[in-house]
Amino acid sequence: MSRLVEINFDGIIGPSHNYAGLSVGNIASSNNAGETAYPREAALQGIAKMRHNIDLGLTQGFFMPLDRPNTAWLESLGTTAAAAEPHMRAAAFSASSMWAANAATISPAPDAPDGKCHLTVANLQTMPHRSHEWPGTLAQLRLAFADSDHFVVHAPVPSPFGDEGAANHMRLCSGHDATGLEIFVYGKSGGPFPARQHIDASKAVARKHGLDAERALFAQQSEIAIAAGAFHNDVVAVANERVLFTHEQAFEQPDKLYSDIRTMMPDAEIIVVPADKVSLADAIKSYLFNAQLVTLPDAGGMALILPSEARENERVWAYLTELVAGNGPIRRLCPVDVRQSMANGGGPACLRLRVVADPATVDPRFMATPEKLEAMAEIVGKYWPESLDPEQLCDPAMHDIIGRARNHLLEICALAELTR
Ligand code: SUG
Repeated sequence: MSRLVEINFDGIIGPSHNYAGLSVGNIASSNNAGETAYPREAALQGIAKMRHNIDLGLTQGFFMPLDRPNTAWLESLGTTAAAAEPHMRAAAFSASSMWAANAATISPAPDAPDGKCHLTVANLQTMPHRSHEWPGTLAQLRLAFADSDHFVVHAPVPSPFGDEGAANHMRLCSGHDATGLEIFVYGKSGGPFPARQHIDASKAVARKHGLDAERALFAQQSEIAIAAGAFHNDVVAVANERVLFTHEQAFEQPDKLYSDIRTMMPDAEIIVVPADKVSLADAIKSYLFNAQLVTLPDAGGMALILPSEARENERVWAYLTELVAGNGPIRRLCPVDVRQSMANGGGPACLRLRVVADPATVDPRFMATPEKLEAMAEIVGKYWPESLDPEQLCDPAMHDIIGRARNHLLEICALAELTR
């Protein structure tokens, strides 16, 4: 019998993790451009988060870092890692696939008419450094979800419709294994910053997944949220089962969205955080909404797995403490340290892709156990560069170190077929 649960697949933080200031509209990425990064510490923080979640009783999977620098991509642009202009070199080196929430959009089996879980790899075409992620990601999705009795893996939506995957997608349901209501959030404009998710990409994904009008809603992200630095909707809202936890200024037409949700799913609970308690600026700085909102086993209620930055902001922490002291569905706050990723604008929720599936139907090489995580931590401790400055990306010796480090990880995970 099939047992559908939520599995969180985290992107392992790759050995080329660095701060190149590549994401316009992502305040942390711009502010930290040129800083020294610590790839080893970054990857260990990510592994510790996975371990923490397993300890909470959650089901955990992972994806491998992609092969960087992406020499084939540079070659298609008529250049090489040595000769490329610095911004192109940095784009080829980016470890941005760590943010697995941008890997794909998922419609679990109960939502689709064919009873299969549908996954569409995101084209990520708005940002050059992310636009070349999808072939490597697709290769992993095709391996992890190869069981065609249970999964359908789709190619990306074509250009010019930008698609950033699950970061702009939320699912409400009475339980993960029940039929859901999927909310696709798109952007139209964001003041000085790009709107990365195109409405026609969202609609194409919904159509390809077979979602009918009862199963899908489309909502515009507010322009002021994008202009304030919410380059993805998951920076200002998060959903889990029947709960939507959102900032008051996340959506362009919030009242319409809330009323549509209540009509289509009467038992939905919408927790709106008012701007006079937590400003957009505080929300974006602390990333309180970029939490993993999860259901704990054994009727433990829901927990927010938050970045430790949320605890350090007095107003945010005061709001959250009051929230969990009340009688609502969110019962527990679990801060985790993912500072290295946060400094590039990626919190706990960015680092994971949620897939509702029976773990027995997933390729076991992508499923985490405490022992596997320990073995990975050992590889990271041995081979990941301790620190990385943007200028070091010019050094061919660094290319070798990065390539070899990833190969060691692929080997211990029996995934050597992903070498290139
Ligand atoms: O796409 N940062 C990522 C952060 C992605 C966060 N994901 C979600 N919100 N789901 C981005 O902007 C910065 C890379 C650099 O500047 O080196 C970067 O790509």
